[in-house]
Amino acid sequence: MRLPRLVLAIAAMGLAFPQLAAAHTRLVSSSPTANATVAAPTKIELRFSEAVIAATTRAEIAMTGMPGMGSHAPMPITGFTAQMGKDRKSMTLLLRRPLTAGTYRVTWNTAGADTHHMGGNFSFTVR
Ligand SMILES: [Cu+2]
Repeated sequence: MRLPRLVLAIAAMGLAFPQLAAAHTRLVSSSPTANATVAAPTKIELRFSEAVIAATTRAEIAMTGMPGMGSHAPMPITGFTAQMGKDRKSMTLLLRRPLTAGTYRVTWNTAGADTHHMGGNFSFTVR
């Protein structure tokens, strides 16, 4: 008889603290993939674990290394436009010019259904 009571208690917690039940937005995949080495990409795609609020969604691209300079201070890459996916679960960064050889870091911020801002970053290398 103790198990049903525990289940009820957990269910009640879910009602009292909905944020415990709702998952925060995560990046589930990207293209290029994190830590991948790729040929000069013309776009970067980020896919989230849930539909996100477009107005809260941001991404920055920074070059963090280049041939002959393994790592350097982040140099912002600004030549791109961002486009939300129809299902609001993805964002594509369309680059005006293919990225040149080097290492890049993409930093993202967004909020999903519970409006809590989440963020993260990933890096990849262009050969
Ligand atoms: Cu939250």
